[in-house]
Amino acid sequence: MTSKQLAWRIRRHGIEMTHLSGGSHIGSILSVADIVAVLYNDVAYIDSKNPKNDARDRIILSKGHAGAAVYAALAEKGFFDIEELKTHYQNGSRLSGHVSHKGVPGVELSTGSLGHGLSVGAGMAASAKMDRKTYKVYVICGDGECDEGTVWEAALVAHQYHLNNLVAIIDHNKMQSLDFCENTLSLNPFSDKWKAFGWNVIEADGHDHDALRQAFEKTKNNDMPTVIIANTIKGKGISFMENDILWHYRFPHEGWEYDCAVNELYKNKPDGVTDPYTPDGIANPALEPAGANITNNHTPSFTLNPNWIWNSSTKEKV
Ligand SMILES: Cc1ncc(C[n+]2csc(CCOP(=O)(O)OP(=O)(O)O)c2C)c(N)n1
Ligand SMILES: [Mg+2]
Repeated sequence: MTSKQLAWRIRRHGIEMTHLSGGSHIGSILSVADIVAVLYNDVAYIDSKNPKNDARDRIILSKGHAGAAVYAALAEKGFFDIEELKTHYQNGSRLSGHVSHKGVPGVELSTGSLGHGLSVGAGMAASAKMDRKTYKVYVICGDGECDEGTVWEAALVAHQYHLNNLVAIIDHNKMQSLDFCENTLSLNPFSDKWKAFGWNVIEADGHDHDALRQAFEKTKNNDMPTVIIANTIKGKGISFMENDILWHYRFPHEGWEYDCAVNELYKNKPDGVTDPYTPDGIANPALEPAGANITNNHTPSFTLNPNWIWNSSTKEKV
């Protein structure tokens, strides 16, 4: 399977899993799908027959709310049955809404409370150095997650100990749960911040598989840890979900939301990939009900307006 095919299947599973469970975070899953596909398919050394193989690379999804993407990748790579994905986010399932390592082969760390993955990853990378092991540690973070102070504490530690076996990948979709990052807590200048912490910084298009592969290649032979700032679009692949804060928490409901989402995916289906749920697509999609707003222009549900504190045009306090 190619990374493009895997990414398509991750997106297709993500739609189905959130649809069946009424679970959140489809925008976050679609955003990270290409990063996950390239990493699990072409970059990291993982072994579905021996998930605890000591030589394996360690992958942590620190933005654990997009766990469906990792579960889908692991199922596709043979770590467990694809059929089990249908239980995601449901009572009694081991595939909990936020990614869990409890009984799930291939998951290194349960996350969901944001801000912890990079610290644990730095610890794993330090442990590898002490044990003279050659595995690498990959940690996928959200950009909004970088509001957490622990991310920067981990960045300090990784630099201090020259953890060049640690790679952070930031899913830089410029959005968090309730608004754009810029309106919540600006990260800019983002690259410069990482550079100031002594990290090797690579920027890449987070939906361009070749660019991602090249970026991962460039993480080798450095003295310092590397961060790949992967520029992405939240909701990527489904036009009415792209860049729309609505789809952080909303799931594709039965009817036109689900039908249109699947149809949109079909517009970019790579050759040779099959759809396990609707193999022939959706012939007669349900129509958008009158009054529904499918356009991607929803008002953020909450904004702490900086103008309450300072005038963004004049830069003066008000
Ligand atoms: C410590 C903590 N605070 C708040 C939340 C609630 N929360 C879930 S997802 C999310 C937004 C994360 O944004 P980002 O890291 O940019 O991920 P994206 O969904 O954009 O990929 C927040 C605040 C949480 N999970 N953990
Ligand atoms: Mg984000």
